Amino acid sequence: MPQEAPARVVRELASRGYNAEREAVTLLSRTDDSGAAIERVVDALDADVLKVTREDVEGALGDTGGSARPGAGDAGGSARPGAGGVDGDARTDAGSDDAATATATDGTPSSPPEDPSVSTGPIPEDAGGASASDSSMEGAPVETKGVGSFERTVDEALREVEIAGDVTGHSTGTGAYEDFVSVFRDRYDRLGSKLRGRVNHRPTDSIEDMVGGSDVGLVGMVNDVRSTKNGHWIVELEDTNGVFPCLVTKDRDLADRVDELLFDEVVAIEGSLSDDGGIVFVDSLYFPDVPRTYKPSTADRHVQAALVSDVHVGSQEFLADAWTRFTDWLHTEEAEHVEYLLIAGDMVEGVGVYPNQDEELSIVDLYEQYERFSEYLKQVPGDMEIVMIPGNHDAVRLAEPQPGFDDDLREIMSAHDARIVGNPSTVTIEGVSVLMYHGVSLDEVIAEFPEEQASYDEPHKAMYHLLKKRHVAPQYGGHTRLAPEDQDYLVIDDVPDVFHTGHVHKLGYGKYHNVLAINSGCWQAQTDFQKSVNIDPDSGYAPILDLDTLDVTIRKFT
Ligand code: D5M
Ligand code: FE
Ligand code: ZN
Repeated sequence: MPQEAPARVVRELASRGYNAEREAVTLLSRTDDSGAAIERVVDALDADVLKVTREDVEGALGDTGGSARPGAGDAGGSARPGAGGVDGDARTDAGSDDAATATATDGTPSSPPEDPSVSTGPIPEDAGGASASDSSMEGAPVETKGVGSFERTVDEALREVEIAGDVTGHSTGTGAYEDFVSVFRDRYDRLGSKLRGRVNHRPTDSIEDMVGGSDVGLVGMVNDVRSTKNGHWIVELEDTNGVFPCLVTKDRDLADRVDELLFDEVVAIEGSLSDDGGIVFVDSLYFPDVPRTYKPSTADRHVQAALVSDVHVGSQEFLADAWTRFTDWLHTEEAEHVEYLLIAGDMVEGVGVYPNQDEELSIVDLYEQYERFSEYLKQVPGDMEIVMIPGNHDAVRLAEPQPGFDDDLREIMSAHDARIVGNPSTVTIEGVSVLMYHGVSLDEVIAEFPEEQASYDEPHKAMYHLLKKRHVAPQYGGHTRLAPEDQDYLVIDDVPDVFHTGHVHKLGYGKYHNVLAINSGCWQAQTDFQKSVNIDPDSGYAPILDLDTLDVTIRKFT
């Protein structure tokens, strides 16, 4: 039985709004066709059931769990009878002997394809469940356990928050041509330096003078990708001296990786020069990437952060009740360790962001939207640290990097004393670095990449590509607008421990080379536009991150 099977069962059940006893998960994961088994079990459940029990599974499938292989181990043995500890807390016990249930390092509310995509690399299996996370979700609306009846006690002296890579207050760009030259130059230098150790770079203008057949290494920015009439690919790479065409033949495995290229990203190739010196035949292609051995940092104490985004206050579809359930929950004992709240953009719905958007506004004045948002922020316990970045619906420039809000808006949102920083920014919380980026480029990655590599249902996989490219928005001129600055704030210079985005309104998370990528859902129900293009948002979820283990618990508030 593959290790991830129970995790898949948990996800599948969670996507239908069910929590499950560990024994139930174990039984289901041992069936030959767990998808069909889940279907049967779920169909047989009473409407008010929120948690699938072993009895439910046995009842629906027969005592052995239907097609469970006899002798596959005593399902009951590895599970705590009653599994009461899982109740009310979606986390499973990391120390449990049911390793697989506790090692879901990849989660999304909807069922992911079976095979991890080639480009993402394997999702690490943490032996013994040491780095357990669980995508189970609370099936029921979270009860508001008498706000005020529980007194949060936090020691603010233990808090540490540092911000890096924030353009706010440092924007120098005027949009002039020279600014574009300097920002791309900076991108090339910084990402190129990560690749220089891997290939022996030859400047483009010296390659053509080399003898035909010579080995060539080249670090360059992708200037063009086109197919030849024979179905091969020509990737034109640009360095500071010029451009050079590189040929990837269609029969090589490498040809698949050409699909992964975005314009303006920095890659390296190795190959051999054609006899006429006019083109390089590519043998290897490298991305700046995250080292496979990357070891994330963790906090020294048990403390948690809620990672949310896309609140969209001012939209008729803003889910005020869900938000209030969330903030009520923050006041309960269960949330006593949640001391940080990160919001990755789209605080408000904004005005004039998309055509006909005004028809779906509940608050038409932008400032009133922020005033209302500020009211919702006040519901968050006053002792929590809040860090927020803007998104494409917010009242700052659309081009990235986006500076944090201006003084007028800060004034409106001052009640909670949130830290307001730019998009993107890296916030280091008690040693754990979280790269916060709103996520507009995810639309682009999802649009351009094959389905299995990036999709709205698995937004974290699109994030993996950004980590691999070490850039949050490589391609300039499409969905993503770029404000040229003296340096490229969008380069992922240092590997973050956590990468947090939003924007696509889908919840998904997983690990890429040990970096936790998490795209939070939203607090907005489906809009007319989303209906027209079949985007089914994940609304009202709050992923809770344990900063001491980097485990994730998903809580649902709708
Ligand atoms: O984006 C939410 C998601 O929906 C994101 O994937 C973009 C997409 N979206 C939403 N409205 C539109 C329109 N009108 N055109 C194109 N794409 C859209 P958000 O930033 O919250 O609007
Ligand atoms: Fe949004
Ligand atoms: Zn957005």
